Amino acid sequence: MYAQMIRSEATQDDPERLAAFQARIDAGEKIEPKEWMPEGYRKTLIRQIGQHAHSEIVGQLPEGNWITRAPTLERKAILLAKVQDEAGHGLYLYCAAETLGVSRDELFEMLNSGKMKYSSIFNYPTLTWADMGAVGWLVDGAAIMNQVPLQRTSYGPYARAMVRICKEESFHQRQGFDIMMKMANGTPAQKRMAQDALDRFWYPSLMMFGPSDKDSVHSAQSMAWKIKMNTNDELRQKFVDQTVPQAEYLGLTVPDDTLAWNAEKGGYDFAQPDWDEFYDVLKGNGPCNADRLEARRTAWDEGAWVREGMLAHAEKKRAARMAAE
Ligand code: FAQ
Repeated sequence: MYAQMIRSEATQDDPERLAAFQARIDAGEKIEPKEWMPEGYRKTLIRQIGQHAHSEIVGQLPEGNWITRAPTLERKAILLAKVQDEAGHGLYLYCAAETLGVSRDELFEMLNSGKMKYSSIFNYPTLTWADMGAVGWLVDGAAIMNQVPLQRTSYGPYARAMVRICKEESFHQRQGFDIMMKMANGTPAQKRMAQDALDRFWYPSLMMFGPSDKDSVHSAQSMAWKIKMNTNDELRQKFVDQTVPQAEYLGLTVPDDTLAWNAEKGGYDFAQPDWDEFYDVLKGNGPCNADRLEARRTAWDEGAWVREGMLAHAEKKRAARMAAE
């Protein structure tokens, strides 16, 4: 029911109020939690921030898979810290969403029941250590490309959460590139692993930016409200332009025969991902969708005693305080 509600962006607000609100957005003002906002604005933010928070939490799983198998103690410590950072990002984002009147329990319920989405990228498996490099380099790289502009988004708590997230994501991207450097300059077998990781993660990384502009449902309204600062295709293009020279520096080949510099547009021409595959993953049919949701549901169920204990403790303290007053 609630998920249905947040999908709808239709707004029946008073036109004068809407115009005044839009004028504030156009003037670059930040909207803060207790201020009036159109219902569609609030729902769109809950959808996007919630999906983003879920992505950070589910996104721990593909890398968590390699913590016990990291090749050195140093790599293990770095990966552990990175995965922990992603949990932190999830928490900042859930807090930002909560300021819009949705509880964290409701958001988790919508994730666990499949009513809310998380990024398609996390439905792909991480098969080798080189995938830890590719995830940091490409997945965090795509995330930063999307999130740096969101530091200027119109909703104050979201914009502020994004500042810290971007700082940490840029560190993550570098650690991924550092793994790729080691692998690409290692033994022939290691270089093959690095190439294989790039081959498997390239197109799913391009999908992270969402459908092409002509198929994007929400972009126009979200950009008018400055909930999104760029279109999906603009960001995808910037990502390709930034990443291709990095692949060249690594001595790796982007798996796209059509890739070519286009001097006229000042960017690369590149092949689009398989959009049928993208929509199939969104429907739940990606290689790891079932595993990811199962892992989240198990974590929720197994964490029940902690939540109950914390709530009971808080209740006991509250009762003691009341008795003392
Ligand atoms: N995956 O009309 P649009 C990270 C859905 S964080 C799944 O273009 P919109 C950090 C979209 O929700 C990565 N669903 O939609 C990390 C909509 O469906 P709905 C996450 C997708 O919202 C790194 C429908 O398709 N980042 O990686 C995807 O304007 C390493 C129509 O699409 C964010 O969430 C997709 N890729 O634009 C963590 C950033 N693309 O909701 C761990 C914030 C589209 O109507 C390890 N989000 N859909 O049922 C955004 O900027 C936007 O939400 C977009 C989509 C750009 C993702």
